[in-house]
Amino acid sequence: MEQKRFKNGGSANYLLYSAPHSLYVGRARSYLIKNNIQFEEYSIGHDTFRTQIVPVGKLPTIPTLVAPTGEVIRDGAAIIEHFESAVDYPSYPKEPIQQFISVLFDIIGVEGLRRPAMHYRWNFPEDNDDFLRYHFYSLMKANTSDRAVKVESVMEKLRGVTEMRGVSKDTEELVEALYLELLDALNDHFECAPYLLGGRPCIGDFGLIAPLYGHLGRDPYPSQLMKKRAPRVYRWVERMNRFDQDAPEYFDFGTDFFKSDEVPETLLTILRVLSQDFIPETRASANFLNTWLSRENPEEGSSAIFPLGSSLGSIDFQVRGKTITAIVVPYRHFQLQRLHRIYDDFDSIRQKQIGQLLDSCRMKDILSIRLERLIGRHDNLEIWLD
Ligand SMILES: N[C@@H](CCC(=O)N[C@@H](CS)C(=O)NCC(=O)O)C(=O)O
Repeated sequence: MEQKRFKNGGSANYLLYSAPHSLYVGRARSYLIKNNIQFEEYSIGHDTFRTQIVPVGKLPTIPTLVAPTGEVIRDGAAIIEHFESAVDYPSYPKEPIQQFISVLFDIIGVEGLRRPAMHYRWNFPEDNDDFLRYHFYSLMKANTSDRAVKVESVMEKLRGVTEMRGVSKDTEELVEALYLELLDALNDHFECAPYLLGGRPCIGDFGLIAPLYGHLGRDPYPSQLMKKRAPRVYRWVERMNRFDQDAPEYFDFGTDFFKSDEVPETLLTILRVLSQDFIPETRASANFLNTWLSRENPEEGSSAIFPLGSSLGSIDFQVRGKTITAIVVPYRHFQLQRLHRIYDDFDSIRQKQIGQLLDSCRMKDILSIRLERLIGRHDNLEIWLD
């Protein structure tokens, strides 16, 4: 599909509109670094962002990438697809089970860990707020009027979003318990390999780095927690931001994915931890959206993006006997379509194999939780298809 273009002043490099502390940027940045793609970062406070980029990118979200050709790509998954599709998908393992699992990790990384990411950023103000204030302040130019007042208002708004994602006084203990289990399971995994699927990062590593870098691996409180509790995870976060292999502690491990389509038990343990809220939330979200779709029957091509201020509504779901209430985000289902396409293309033997594997980590329902309408992308926006 043809993308609208922006004149980027003839720079030979890619330009990444970004912020150091952004969750979603962490994924695109790591991808560019690991794939040796030359790029420069531009602040969203740069004049060109509002005047030239947003009109083409359609929304003021980051990451937004400008290619040397002037093509503007808004959205982390689309940015990675831009590079992957040009060179036979090097970050997607060729072995089928590994490929499926890596896409699953990509989606859960980007869509399934907002609660710990928001909780550990916004609910520890004594440790984090000065650090965050510096970052939000830096997004605005020195001559911005009421700069300090605007920063406080942005920070308070985002702190409020934490609750909209499902972290309340009643659920924060649960959110922490799940996150600590995840850290432990990841730490065990990185004892056997430097990346999720062996000696090189797969698409799943890039999804997972989003919450584990920008918020959980960098803000003062959670980064200390990660260093103390899960040093191997912290090293993976560092490694994912280095252009080289950065895995001396693995000695002669090599730079290939695991052989013979192996998915180690340690990865299944991680998925078992992640399934606990990802599956009930995805199921409740699909039920909500399918009811909404049959009632509203949105026009083909209409926007499937509902920003925080105009969310479609909230869902309740149960995790370990607690009710979590969170707003509905159709984007999760848009990304899950990638997983469903891979599964649907498998023959029945392979489908059975995947079904058994997912069953063993309580993730099998992810195959059948689907929306009644597909979501596509046009002109940098997600839209409802027929
Ligand atoms: N689906 C987008 C989401 C990007 C996104 O929401 N980024 C946040 C920063 S971490 C943002 O720009 N928020 C500002 C807004 O929504 O206006 C992606 O994966 O790139």
